[in-house]
Amino acid sequence: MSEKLLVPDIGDFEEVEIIEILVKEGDKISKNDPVITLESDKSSVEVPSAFEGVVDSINIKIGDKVSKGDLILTLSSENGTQQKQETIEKIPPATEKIIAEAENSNGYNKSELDTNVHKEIKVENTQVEEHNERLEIVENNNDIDPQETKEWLESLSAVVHSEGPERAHFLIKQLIDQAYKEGSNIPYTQNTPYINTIPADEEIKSPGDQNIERKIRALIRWNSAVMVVRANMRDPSLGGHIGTFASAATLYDIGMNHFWRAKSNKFGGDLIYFQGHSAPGIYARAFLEGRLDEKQLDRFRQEVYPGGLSSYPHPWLMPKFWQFPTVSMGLGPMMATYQARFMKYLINRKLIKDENRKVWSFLGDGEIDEPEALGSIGLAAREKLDNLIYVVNCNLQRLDGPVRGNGKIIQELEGIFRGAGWNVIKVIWGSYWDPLLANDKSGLLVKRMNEAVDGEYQAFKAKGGLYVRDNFFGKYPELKNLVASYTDSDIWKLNRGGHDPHKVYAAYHKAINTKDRPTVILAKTIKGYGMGKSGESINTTHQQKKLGVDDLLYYRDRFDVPLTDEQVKNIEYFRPDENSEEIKYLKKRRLALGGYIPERSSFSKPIKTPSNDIFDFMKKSTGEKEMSTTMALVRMLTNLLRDKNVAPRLVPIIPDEARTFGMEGFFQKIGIYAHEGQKYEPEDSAQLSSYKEEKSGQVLEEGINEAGSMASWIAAGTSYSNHDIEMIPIYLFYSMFGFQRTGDFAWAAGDSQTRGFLIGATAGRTTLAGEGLQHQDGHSHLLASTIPNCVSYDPTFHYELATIFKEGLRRMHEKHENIFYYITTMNENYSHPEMPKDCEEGILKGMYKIKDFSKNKKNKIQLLGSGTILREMIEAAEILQNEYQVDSEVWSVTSFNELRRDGLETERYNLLNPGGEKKISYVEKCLGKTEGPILAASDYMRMNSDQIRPYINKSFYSLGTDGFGRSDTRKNLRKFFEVDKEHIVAYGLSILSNEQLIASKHAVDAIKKYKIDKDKPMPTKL
Ligand SMILES: Cc1ncc(C[n+]2csc(CCOP(=O)(O)OP(=O)(O)O)c2C)c(N)n1
Ligand SMILES: [Mg+2]
Repeated sequence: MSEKLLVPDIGDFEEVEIIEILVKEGDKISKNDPVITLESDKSSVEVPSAFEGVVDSINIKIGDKVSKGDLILTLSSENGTQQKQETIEKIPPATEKIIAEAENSNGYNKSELDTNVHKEIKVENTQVEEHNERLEIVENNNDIDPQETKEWLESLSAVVHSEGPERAHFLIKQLIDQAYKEGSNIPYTQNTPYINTIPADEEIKSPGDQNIERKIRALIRWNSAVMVVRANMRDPSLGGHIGTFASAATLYDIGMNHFWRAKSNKFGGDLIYFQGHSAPGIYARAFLEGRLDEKQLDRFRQEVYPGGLSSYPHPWLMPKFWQFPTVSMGLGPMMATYQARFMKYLINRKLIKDENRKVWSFLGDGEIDEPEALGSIGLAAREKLDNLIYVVNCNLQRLDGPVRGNGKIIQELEGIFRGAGWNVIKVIWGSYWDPLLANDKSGLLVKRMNEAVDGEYQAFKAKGGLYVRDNFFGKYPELKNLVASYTDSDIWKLNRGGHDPHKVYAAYHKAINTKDRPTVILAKTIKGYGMGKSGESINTTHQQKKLGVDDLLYYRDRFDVPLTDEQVKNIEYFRPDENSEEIKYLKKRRLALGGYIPERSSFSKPIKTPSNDIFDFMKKSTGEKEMSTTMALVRMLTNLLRDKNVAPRLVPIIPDEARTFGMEGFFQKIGIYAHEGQKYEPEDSAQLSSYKEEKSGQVLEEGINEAGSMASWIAAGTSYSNHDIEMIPIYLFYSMFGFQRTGDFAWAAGDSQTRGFLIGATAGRTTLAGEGLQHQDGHSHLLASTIPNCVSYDPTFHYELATIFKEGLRRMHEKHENIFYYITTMNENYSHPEMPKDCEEGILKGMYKIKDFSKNKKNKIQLLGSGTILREMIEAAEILQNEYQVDSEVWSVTSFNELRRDGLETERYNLLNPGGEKKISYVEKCLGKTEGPILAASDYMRMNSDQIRPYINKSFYSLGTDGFGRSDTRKNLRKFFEVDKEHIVAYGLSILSNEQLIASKHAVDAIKKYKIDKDKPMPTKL
């Protein structure tokens, strides 16, 4: 049977050029195999075959222009249009191999993992008969019929206890819906009373030995405080924090002893984002585990010489320890969310196995004010990230004072998270409150808990038991009676949920067993817990780095640390004997959970750099055909998707700009990742670039969210360590909304040793013409230069881009260098020349000579151009030669940043080796022996090219786009910023006259000829 393959609906385009034919007559092809590539003036897209069969005849040739319905080829097919059976559910053999390799190469060989904690345990409800006893009506002045209220509540309570809370919830929802239908606009509240979400009788009990765990916790608390105090005795400028970890110790310990499974040869590992300034506690535990010694603890915050411990979690500084940089507040939770999402992406793309791994993010309640902290909670719920758990340490304080003195942070967060669709677990009160709450027949205790604000709660813990008796319980006589038999010290012991191992265990247990939703645990704690008068629950707790002897003695007694007064006075660390029950217990627990945490490792295999033919088309001239470097990049990526090693690992990330960059062809070709697939038929389903969402989709379409895109890019670019599989993330964005907007993420990416490509598309202050001031980027390269492991390039021609990209693949993904690439691409269409000979090294080092104008043999100038301004330079050089008899050498500068780095290093070497043989910088190698002054220009601020001024002992001038951008035509913008060919000619002549190489009249003439307004202010002032 013969089939005709026609050009499908290609959207709004007609007469589109065929640039590639990917099959030949006699080829056997499958359905969806690409057969030709079409290119419009903005994008290129492959046309897949609609049938399977053998190609009989091809009816088109390269260069033809085709429209919808034109015949491409005919095929003979046995199965007609029958679709090939898809086997998507099976793990592809290549993936199996990757998983097996990672498992085999993993260095661990630990005993069975303790996975029981992650199995759901159903609790029988044994409290049915008790429920009526507990029911009392809370006094409420608005209640006009308390008896009626009581009856309703009793009915509800009966349902809860006989049929379960879900049935009760269902009935309440029905009631609300009915009331709404009948005209009652009932305000919806996301809040529950200010008590624990998990009732005491439903708590899952910890299997741990509480006595030993308490002792271990005390030692960790002690050593973490001591390391900060000792560092500050050495030099008070070293700093550090005691109060944060003091409030969070239990939250971490329960995780470490019972929940967090390390990476092993059997399991990928849970991923824990520790709160940045709780680092001392994490070191203190590692000390007990024997992973760090006293010497290392004594080197806290002294990292200049090897062996020190970093102030905060910094993988760059402690690459075998820390996994996630979190201390720039707000970034941690967002990165954790996208990490959890990326984990699901890898699972759904069948690149890793689903092992029920979890991502835990610890954050402060003050940190929550950072927009990024809450910025991705909607995504987490939407994507049903049940592998994500936030633990908010609600110690009610931030750095300066209370987080919400006049309100309640836990209640506020409960509303926000529940509204976003999260499972919310409040851990407010510790076990000592349980009997009081059980005896609270009138409901007054909960009422009082509800009405006290955080400012009061903070004061209660700063001022002691008597104060709490008078000011908390004392508000109502009945409440005062409730604690009549309690001493002040008993009242003081009434603990907060976040310090109670039982409550924390129960919350964690529930969190890991929650399905289809992320969980937030809101744990109430005390800042500086145990620090006494010097730092417990007082506004200055955060800054407390010193503890006097009395404070230390108090701390020791409070937690029963087994040290003599003498040892305390000496501020000694304490690690019990290796055979002590504490150390044995601690190690046993970690062994059962697979190993130590945190630990950073990588067992990923390199990705072989694709062969040259993938890039070859970019070495040929495009002839008449004009294209932008953005288009060239997209063509290159399309080609890369044909490389079997690279294709599955590419992770294109786009913040709602695929169409801007001509990437809509990727939608159909590799699909947009969507964990639920596509539940609708897209409006454009008949078109070639239809919007295709699928569970195994490869593109991460992030919506208008550059911060989220960066977080995704970091997750993908560190996958080699967190998932032991090397991925190649390529994040394309408007260059102006890159470093400028999300620079802190880029810094964290460097710290995390992210490998991948950032593509600042539509770059350049005058290249992006009509978009105006907030869109036109004239400084991203300078921002990129601030990140030490970011390698950045501003290529002009397609072959430069190909050379740079290929080298990036080789260095990062084959050779595993911990660098990342920033490449700017533009939207200006022009033709690209054939690749000159022997320019690869220069392209990569940052400059090479692209043209020599030497007709006149009189005066000479060196012209350095970058990005699209290189083309203005070349045209200016022609004018200078033909109209002013000035020769020039034109240099394409692909990276002023790389040239500067080389210059810096060379200069430093020479200064450190006085009298020795001098090294020569690459800039000097290129320009040192050339004739004439230098004029450099780019579409960026002058500072971009000025970077290399010190490394060449010649007159150096620069032009650039300093100032606010604005919308206009490209031509007018270049004139305005004085980077067009006319200004280059005029300035060039003026420079030559300045250097007394030609008469000034030539420059004066040119300024007149090109109507250059000498009185126009600097663009920076306009
Ligand atoms: C982006 C950013 N801004 C400011 C800081 C400085 N800083 C460090 S800790 C802190 C207060 C933290 O309060 P909270 O989040 O409540 O944590 P806690 O120590 O109370 O657990 C501040 C302002 C920072 N690390 N990052
Ligand atoms: Mg806080």
